[in-house]
Amino acid sequence: LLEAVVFDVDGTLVDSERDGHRLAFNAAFEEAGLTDRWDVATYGRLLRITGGTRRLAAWFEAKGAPAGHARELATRLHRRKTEIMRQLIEDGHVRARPGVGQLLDDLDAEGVQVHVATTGARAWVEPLLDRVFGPRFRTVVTGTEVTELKPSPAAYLRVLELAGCSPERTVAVEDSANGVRAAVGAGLRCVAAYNDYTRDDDLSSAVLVADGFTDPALVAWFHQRLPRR
Ligand code: XBP
Ligand code: MG
Repeated sequence: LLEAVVFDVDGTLVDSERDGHRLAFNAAFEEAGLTDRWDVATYGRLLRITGGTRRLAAWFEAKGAPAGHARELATRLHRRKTEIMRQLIEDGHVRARPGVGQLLDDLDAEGVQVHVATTGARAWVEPLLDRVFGPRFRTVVTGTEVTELKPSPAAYLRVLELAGCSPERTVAVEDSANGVRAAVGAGLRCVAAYNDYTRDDDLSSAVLVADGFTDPALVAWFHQRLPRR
């Protein structure tokens, strides 16, 4: 039976990448007078690099910028990208994936704690969770607090430490190969709910691979493991 569930944010709780982060990166490029733009397919490839600053730095390095310059430019652009992302969230452009609200309500009704482990920056993660889900996540660990981003297990290990839940009775929910690696690396079972960007990812170390939160297999998996008070 489950005691706690740890959720990833991007691509898992919310559909935030294609029409959220990607648009914010493009707006930051434009404002800075750069001609770089990330189309849907390009951004899908870049998602393999976790963390917005690292993603930007890798992009500029691949275009031939010296590493130091690429990092400095990436840091500056990412600061502005984060502000733009906060605005997109405030304007209601980032929404929960279908079925997520129902699962959270079911977990809540049975007293299962919910936590968050993400590699995104706290500056947008907090307002997003607040706006879309309200104050329901007990522990929220973001990429701002851990130095190693997913696929490192660091964020999950920090959640386990702070929440004090037992790894055997906790499950992670992820959408991507990097996320599943992070969760499994922390000793957790992981349920994978893939999306359009991650359906071809290698999710084979997950205990269940589902086509989103309305997939009957995912709904049944959780219902069989709820403590039923
Ligand atoms: C999410 C990320 C993040 C977001 C952008 O990965 O890698 O970089 O794409 O957010 P995961 P930031 O879902 O595995 O946590 O720009 O704040 O990094
Ligand atoms: Mg994700």
